[in-house]
Amino acid sequence: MSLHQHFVASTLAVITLASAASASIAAPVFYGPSAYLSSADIPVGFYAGASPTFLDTLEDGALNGGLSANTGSVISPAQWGSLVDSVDADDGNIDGLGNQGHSWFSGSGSAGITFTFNSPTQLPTAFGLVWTDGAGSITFSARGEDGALLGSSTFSGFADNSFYGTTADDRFLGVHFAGGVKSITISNSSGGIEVDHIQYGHMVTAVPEPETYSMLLAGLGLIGTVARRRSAKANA
Ligand SMILES: [Ca+2]
Ligand SMILES: [Ca+2]
Ligand SMILES: [Ca+2]
Ligand SMILES: [Ca+2]
Repeated sequence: MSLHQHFVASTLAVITLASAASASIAAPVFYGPSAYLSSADIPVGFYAGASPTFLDTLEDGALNGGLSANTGSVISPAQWGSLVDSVDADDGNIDGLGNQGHSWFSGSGSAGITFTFNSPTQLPTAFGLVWTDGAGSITFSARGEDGALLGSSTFSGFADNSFYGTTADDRFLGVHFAGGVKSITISNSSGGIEVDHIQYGHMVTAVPEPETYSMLLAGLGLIGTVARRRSAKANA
């Protein structure tokens, strides 16, 4: 095998590997909206048989676990009284009310809230939350490591239009994507918005950005040029 033939063969091998890798990543799968009164209501299979790596009930008054939100804050019964709509179980009783717990609130439901996982080296492949209050239709979307939209869906018909911590309308929404999920966004078409149990798991090492693949292929092209020149000299 000449250098040139060898280069062609190895380049084909790399391209085959690259396409096999991208072909093996299944399309994102969206979960919910499904009723959720405690973490026992996480949809079966969402963490591929495992537990969440991190689940924030917000009962400690802060958003933790390497997560950030672009807007909103934790609200507590001490400040907000019966208006708080936490996941039902967080106050110790599954009793149809979440107003003795803590939740995450933003005044503009239509602007939505984006939760981002901040690690540069790891990504969750499962990322979800529980919508607990708001009005109108609810839209849930997710983005991958490179910021590309993985999907967006709008649902209606379950907001009960009570703003006093009722939990029968609370819904889990999540996404599973083997390529990694960087952020999730939730919005509702009118009023404020409350969420709880922001959670993720089934971690993967962050994969190289597409530009890295381009640089790799460009580098191989350069090697190929050198190999062809050497091969031409050898044949002369
Ligand atoms: Ca917390
Ligand atoms: Ca309760
Ligand atoms: Ca809570
Ligand atoms: Ca509710």
